[in-house]
Amino acid sequence: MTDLAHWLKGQTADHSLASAVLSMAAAGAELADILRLAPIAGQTGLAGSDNVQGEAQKALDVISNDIVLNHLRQNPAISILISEELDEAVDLSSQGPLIVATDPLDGSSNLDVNVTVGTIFSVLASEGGLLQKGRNQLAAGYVAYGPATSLVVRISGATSVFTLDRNGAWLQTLAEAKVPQASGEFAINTARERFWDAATTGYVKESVAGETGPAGKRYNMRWVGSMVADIHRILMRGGIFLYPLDSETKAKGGRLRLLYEANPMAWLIEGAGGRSTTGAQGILDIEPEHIHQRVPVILGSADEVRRVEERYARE
Ligand code: AHM
Ligand code: MG
Repeated sequence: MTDLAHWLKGQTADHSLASAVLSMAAAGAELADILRLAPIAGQTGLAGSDNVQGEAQKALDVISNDIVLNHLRQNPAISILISEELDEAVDLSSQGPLIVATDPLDGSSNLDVNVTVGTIFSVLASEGGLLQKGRNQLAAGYVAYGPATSLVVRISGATSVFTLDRNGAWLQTLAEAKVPQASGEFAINTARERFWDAATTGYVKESVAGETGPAGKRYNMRWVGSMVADIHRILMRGGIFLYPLDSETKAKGGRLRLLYEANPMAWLIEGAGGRSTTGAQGILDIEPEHIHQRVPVILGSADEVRRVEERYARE
């Protein structure tokens, strides 16, 4: 089986870029070990809770951020870290050619119930500055801490899937992920229906109508509530994920963050033949205005995303 380091050699001659991916993979492997044992160590629950020794515990999202930061600090290729957990970008190595943006622990509301969470990352060239459109990404990936620990990564070609073995090695288990063009599964928080716009309401209504409606086929709904888990399902078997702009999130620009959630996921899904949009424009074409900017996110199987885009164009 091909391991990650070997695959990276075939993907890029840029050692810095390969090292950035390896640093994030190493952080993911360390975090996988911690997450696996977190209930025993008393590390689930809220920040400030005690472990079995009665010691105050840091919340896992703080621990995750520290682990990523430590790994990237040791890598001279990384000049700056942008993290969901940190208000400001952190300067690491002044000569480093690369910037990493990360959500170190996505879906953390699922931690207490032992449901898949993840680490998302995006790699940019330092010379482009902090605010670059997603199309400029040099690499992106996520680690999904599920029944198996998966690393999904793309440099510029295909989106590839690796699995963490018992010895801490990442072995390639799918060389080229391909999001099926058509699908019958949608993922959206339907409890937000009263806030939705006409395009979202119309798309979901049509999907729920199944074979009796204009879509002419039956749909299923899935919502884990961890973006990493929902996107991983869509990457592997198709579907569409929607966190659209709604009347409640409008003032903030959306729910999910552009630099370390929307951009890397859109880059990975497009590398596997899927599509992504905000409804108004391609996610990867957005010129960011600030590092924690939020955007609407619609991505997945190309035919489904197009159906939503057509609605936005009409409504
Ligand atoms: P987080 O980065 O604070 O974990 O928030 C992001 C999460 C995503 O993982 C998920 O898709 C979404 O927020 C869930 O939202 P909701 O609470 O509306 O179900
Ligand atoms: Mg998140």
